[in-house]
Amino acid sequence: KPTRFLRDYRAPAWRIDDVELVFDLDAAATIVQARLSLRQDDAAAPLELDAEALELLELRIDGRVLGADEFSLAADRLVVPGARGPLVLESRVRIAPERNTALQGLYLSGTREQGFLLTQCEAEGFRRITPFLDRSDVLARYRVTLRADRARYPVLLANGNADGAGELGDGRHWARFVDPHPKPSYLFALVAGRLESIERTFVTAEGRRVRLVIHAEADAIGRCGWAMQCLEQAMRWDEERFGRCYDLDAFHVVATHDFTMGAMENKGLNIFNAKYLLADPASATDDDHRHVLAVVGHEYFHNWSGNRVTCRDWFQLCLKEGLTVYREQEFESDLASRTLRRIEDVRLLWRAQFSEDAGPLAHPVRPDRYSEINNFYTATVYEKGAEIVRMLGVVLGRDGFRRGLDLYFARHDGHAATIEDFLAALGDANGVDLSPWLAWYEQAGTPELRASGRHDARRRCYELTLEQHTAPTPGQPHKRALPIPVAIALFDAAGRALPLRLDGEDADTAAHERVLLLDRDAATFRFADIDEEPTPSLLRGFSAPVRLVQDTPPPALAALARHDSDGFNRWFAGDALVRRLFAQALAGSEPDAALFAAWTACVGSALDDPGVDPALAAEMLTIADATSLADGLADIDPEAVHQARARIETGLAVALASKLVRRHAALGDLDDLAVDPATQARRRLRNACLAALCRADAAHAPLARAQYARARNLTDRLAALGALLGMRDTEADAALADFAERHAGDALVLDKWFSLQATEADPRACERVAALLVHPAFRWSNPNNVYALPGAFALRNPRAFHRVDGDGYRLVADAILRLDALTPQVAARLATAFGAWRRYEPLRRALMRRELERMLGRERLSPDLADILGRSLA
Ligand code: DPP
Ligand code: ZN
Repeated sequence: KPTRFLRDYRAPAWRIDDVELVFDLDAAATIVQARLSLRQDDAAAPLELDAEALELLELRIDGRVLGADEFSLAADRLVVPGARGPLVLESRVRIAPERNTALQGLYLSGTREQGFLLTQCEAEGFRRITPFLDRSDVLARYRVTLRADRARYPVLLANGNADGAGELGDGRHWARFVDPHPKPSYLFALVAGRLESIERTFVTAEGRRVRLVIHAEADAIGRCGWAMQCLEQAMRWDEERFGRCYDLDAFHVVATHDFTMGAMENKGLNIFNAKYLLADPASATDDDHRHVLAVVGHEYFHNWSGNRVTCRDWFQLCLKEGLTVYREQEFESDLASRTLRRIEDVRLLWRAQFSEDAGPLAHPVRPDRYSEINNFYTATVYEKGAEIVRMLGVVLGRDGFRRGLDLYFARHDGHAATIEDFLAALGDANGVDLSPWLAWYEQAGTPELRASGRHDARRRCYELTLEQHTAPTPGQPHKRALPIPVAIALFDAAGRALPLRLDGEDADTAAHERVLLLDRDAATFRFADIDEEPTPSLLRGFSAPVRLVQDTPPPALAALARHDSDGFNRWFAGDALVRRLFAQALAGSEPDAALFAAWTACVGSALDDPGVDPALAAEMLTIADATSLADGLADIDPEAVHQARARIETGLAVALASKLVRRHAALGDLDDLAVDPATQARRRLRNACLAALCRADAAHAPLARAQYARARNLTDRLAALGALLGMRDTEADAALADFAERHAGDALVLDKWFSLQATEADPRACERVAALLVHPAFRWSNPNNVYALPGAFALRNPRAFHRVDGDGYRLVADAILRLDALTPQVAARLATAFGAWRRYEPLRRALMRRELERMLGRERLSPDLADILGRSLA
């Protein structure tokens, strides 16, 4: 595919005001009739429509059938050179949903006999349904009629409000939908098939009565109650926190097992990967329950941040995604644990985004070029995009941010907007110029923030010097300074937060926490009236997505890990200690005993203190993963990283064994089927204790065996199974077999069983994965299966994937090539596992490169995979 550039953006030459679609649905052959009212804004521009994988049956303009010499249809384009607007274009095409394994456009979920039809149009799937101006700045009103066999497709759904339904006489029926809100084609959706549903009524703050309907196949409908509860909470929360109400008579949600992404925010008809919708304690873990809450919220919130205000072009993808991920984070933080969500987001940022930023696939949050947009649904666009919005929230304050967002929605409602529009609205509402923040969107790479402090006893002040530096990334050799908000507190020896008054400020303005803005390469901030050497707590709440390098001495970090009033920063200080220990272990030396003791004492005190949020204690027990620990390293030897990490992790467990036993026992009494945040937090800690004990000493195996046998919820059963597997207990294989039998036929639970084995940090996981690829429950055509098995192995098992004999690389490259012929988007995602190849030691580097070149040498690669491979090797 040719490269597209942001700078080449042109407003559409033609526009579509109204769309009328009629579908005659059938899994083998569906006929789509479209009637488009087109306007011509540029008299010189020929009419060119996007069209892919369509069999064109007829084309008319203003009622007249066009002859074959009046248009041309190439692989991805339908051109009508002589057309002059305004005009009405009618087309009739045939498509084959059941042969559509790319899962873009109209496709079949499940089997031909039992499955149902559905669509996925973001980013460029609509052109596989009908010829169209398939770009996000063409907003049209849709009227959609679905016709199908009633027995085979009893439920018919499309975007908008229902506008009639009836029989056709030949066993077929029809249903019509009108969506009053103009929308881009990527938000189009339809669903047809045998689905069950649950339903509630929601009354919005504006008094609109809305039917909330969740649809799923018969065996799954009993697991939709949690999602319904989450949906109601999300709708209420968006009204209360951001003043956003729902705007149609019905809101439909559909679950499918065959989906390339997490979920999709189609207007009024969200479609979900079942993994983010179905949840009950027997078949979903506590984490799954929280993910359902977050993703249901995320897709619902898109109704404003994405649908009512959409993106001008795909370069602006972060406009809707960064903002919506941020809104989702705030939603979960308000409803469950703010500290836990923040820790998890930062862990994800480190593992997925920092590593992306450090390799050949690095790109700005708003890319300035792409050849395949599907490859830009990345951690950078989503997670770093959300971090930028979070920083703006920190700088503007809660009320200022709300004012800004209100103005953004008011100004751009019903339109397609840009990042510049977003910054202008937030700035104008607050009387500030936010244009310097554009640099965060334009510049790739993770900034390094160096902080060094100095106490001056004579002048009773504390000087904090902050410096920033961003290393070059592909195509961006020189980096600018970014505005970096650094939230800070200073603690005295007794752990009290000191009033923070910068030199020259009034005494009565002093707050105990404040945000410094570093907007140049370096700056020194001088705090007055500081009598003793303070302990600085920096980047509180992770106030900016940077790599913090601080000279804070270990005892001060240990003090923060015990007493910081910000839960996130307690964990963050513990992590800083872990990283110092890890660096020593990796260098081959014995970790410093005093440092090690200081760290284990901090974790131990969190474990003993009933006043500490158990979720935070659990996180302090769980050290950073190998990928995050290797952040910033060159010539990585994954085996050495694993050994160094394991040494620290096991050392912690051994040092705390008696405390772990005590706390594990004390937490024993939980309601097994409750999923409220407090119970989840205690269960999390109990399972973190179990995992640590099993690492410390095989003598604790009976605890895990007993838990496995007794477990009444999936969280506990999986945790016990993981512990048994991790310690290679004699009963691990029996437990694995029991688990598979117990959950046979339950695809989502078996995916966890696949993942657990694929991510076991043991080189032999490679053989295990190879064997599981032929397991009857594994299907190459199902993205969830792929992500659970070869995907989990490639992306979350660095020790086995990077096996020094290259077998891990070969296994994954073979899988990618096989997948590319089926579901190119999934193949491309797996291929990112090879992206960081230049950061590994020479032997692995050569092996990875060989696999990249082998894949690139294959004929007929999809544009998706070719793009990832090409950029990786560039
Ligand atoms: N737009 C989807 C989302 O919610 C992704 N397909 O992120
Ligand atoms: Zn989204």
